[in-house]
Amino acid sequence: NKNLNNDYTIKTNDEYKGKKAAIAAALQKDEDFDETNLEENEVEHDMGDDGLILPPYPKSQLRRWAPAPFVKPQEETPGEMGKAVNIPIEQEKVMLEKFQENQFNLLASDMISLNRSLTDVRFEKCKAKRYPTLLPTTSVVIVFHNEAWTTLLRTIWSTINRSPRPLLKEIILVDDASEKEHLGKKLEEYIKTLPVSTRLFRTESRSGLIRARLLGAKHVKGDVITFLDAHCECTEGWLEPLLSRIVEDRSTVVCPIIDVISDTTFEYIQASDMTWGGFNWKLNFRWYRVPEREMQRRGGDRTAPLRTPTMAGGLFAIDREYFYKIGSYDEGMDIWGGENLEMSFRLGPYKCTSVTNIKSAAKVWQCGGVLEIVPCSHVGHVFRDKSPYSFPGGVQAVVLKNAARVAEVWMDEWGEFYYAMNPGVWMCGGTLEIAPCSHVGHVFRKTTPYSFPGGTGRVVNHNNARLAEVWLDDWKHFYYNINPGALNVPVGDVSERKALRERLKCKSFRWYLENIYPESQMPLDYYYLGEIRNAETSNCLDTLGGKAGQPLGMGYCHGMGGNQVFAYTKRKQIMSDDNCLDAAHPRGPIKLIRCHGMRGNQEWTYDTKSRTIKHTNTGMCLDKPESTDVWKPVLRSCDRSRGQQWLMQVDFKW
Ligand code: LR7
Ligand code: MN
Repeated sequence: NKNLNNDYTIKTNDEYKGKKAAIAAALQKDEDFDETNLEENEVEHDMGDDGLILPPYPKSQLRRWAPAPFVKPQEETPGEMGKAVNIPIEQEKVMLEKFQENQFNLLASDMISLNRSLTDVRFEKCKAKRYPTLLPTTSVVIVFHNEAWTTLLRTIWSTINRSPRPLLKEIILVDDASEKEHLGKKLEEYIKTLPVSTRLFRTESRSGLIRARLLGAKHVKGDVITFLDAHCECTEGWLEPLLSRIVEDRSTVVCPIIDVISDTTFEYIQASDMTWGGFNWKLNFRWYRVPEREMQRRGGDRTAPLRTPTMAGGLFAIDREYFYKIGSYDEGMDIWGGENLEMSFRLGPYKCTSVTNIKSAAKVWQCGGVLEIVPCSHVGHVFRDKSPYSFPGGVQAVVLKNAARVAEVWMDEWGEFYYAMNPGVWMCGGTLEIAPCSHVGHVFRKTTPYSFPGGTGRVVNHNNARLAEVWLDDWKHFYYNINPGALNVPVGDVSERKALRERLKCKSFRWYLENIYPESQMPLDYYYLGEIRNAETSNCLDTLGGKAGQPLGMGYCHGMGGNQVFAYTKRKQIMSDDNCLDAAHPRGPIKLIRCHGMRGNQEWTYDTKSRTIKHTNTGMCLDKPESTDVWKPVLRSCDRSRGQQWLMQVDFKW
């Protein structure tokens, strides 16, 4: 069932809370937990030894806090109050040059104060909200590769300036093998002067943002890990709404609204609170409009936390222990991409169920938990069109690999959508193309001039049988049925090729038919494969080896397959090889015509009870030949006679 628009049940907050409480209580009592009254798709909560539910923070671990003081605008510096910086014409050349370095207007960034003021973009209602007086501490983790000085430092300063100081345990910087002078000794010295403990770690070699974050997370001392990209600006009151959600429930993962810092002017532009995270078939993260049902769940309150199916990935807060409980990150992912969806799919306190849970969007995910956007928290981010840095191995290779890891592990059969959108990835990867600008001639001949030791048929059957055994899965039966001679030829040892298929983690032949070659002559789904025998005469339908366009024949049943093998498909075709039974007229004849897959004259309904084969277009039934010397079945008005009964007995699978 691949219909992603299926109904889903949304559970209320209370139901959800109630269930979690029940599980937590059961765990504490250490007795068997009665699962019977839980929703079916959530019951498999085998939570391991200690379970995924974390106890509330001990009070001693929480901190009293007060909002950070307002960052006042400074006179005479550009960009104050988040305004755009416009570069004078005479500096345009320098500006464009500098743009190349980071793919944003570095000249503008360098002109703006590291402590620049911003407008308060929050809803009025947010400003009036009261948050718990005791909150957990957080370590802010910032990873970077070749980040510019001023954007990195503004990320750091905006964090320091706008976080309640008792809640900001430390800042952890991870330099992912940058090559810039200013990120060396200069940075090391600079961070010593900061008013908040700031530690710098460096990866040994370029490891990508995912493994860099794992390195940073390892050193976190705060209760909560807050990740930020290295070109952000935190706004007033950004932190306390995030920590408030986590103190209530440590399995909640929270994102701020990510506002836009213009890559050309560094203007601070408020983003919509009406979008949430989604993704397309290529597994690209995308913003989509929040649906009505989520607005309703929040009682129309636009300041209430918004449950989101996925997150952008760069800016979020998560309980430190929970981060590891749910599996931190996939260490096999490189440089950039995929990790945000991977984490989105996996959050939560229950055992992984299936991707169908994604339909209850934002609620209970594959492993439970809740992923939210908290609209009262705003952080700006410099969005850019291109990455400024290199992707060792190539952007495509890296991004496709990361996405494929998401598809493989988390998406069940929906992973096929990903592969379908990236047909470059075939059964085992790679692409096969015809290049129409390249022409080479070849002498085609009717027969091979050289000998085939063992005989042509034997050799070809042997090779094809090997192919069928290793690659065709169930579809090999088509080959053997239509070509029974192949059954008598030894296939030899195919175990090494099968091991190869395993090793390369190749997809199924069904997948190949569905995604690469849906027009194939191999039916994707079929009810029956075998002979079709007349109940009265005990003769079988037979193609008589005729080519397309020839009439359908009959013959004594020989049980050898070949010309007497037919497939009855779910598209209601009766197929022999690439031809289908086709009747253009109520009085026949019945011909074998190249299958077109469009039903029409090729649609037949087999009734397992009456055993009739009814031609849909004419409403007539397939009948035995009129006399014994004409070996051609015909169409007749349906009359339930034995001559109209046909047996498809073996393995009829509805
Ligand atoms: O090899 C690298 N090593 C790194 O340390 C490559 C990148 N990085 C750093 C980089 O310096 C930056 O600080 O990783 C951070 C993210 O890279 P960006 O800023 O070049 O990428 P992005 O803003 O397009 O990335 C978004 O998607 C990524 C997918 O892997 C990550 O999840 C980013 O954190 C994420 N950023 C955001 O969510 C901000 C909002 C963007 C959107 C939508
Ligand atoms: Mn970024």
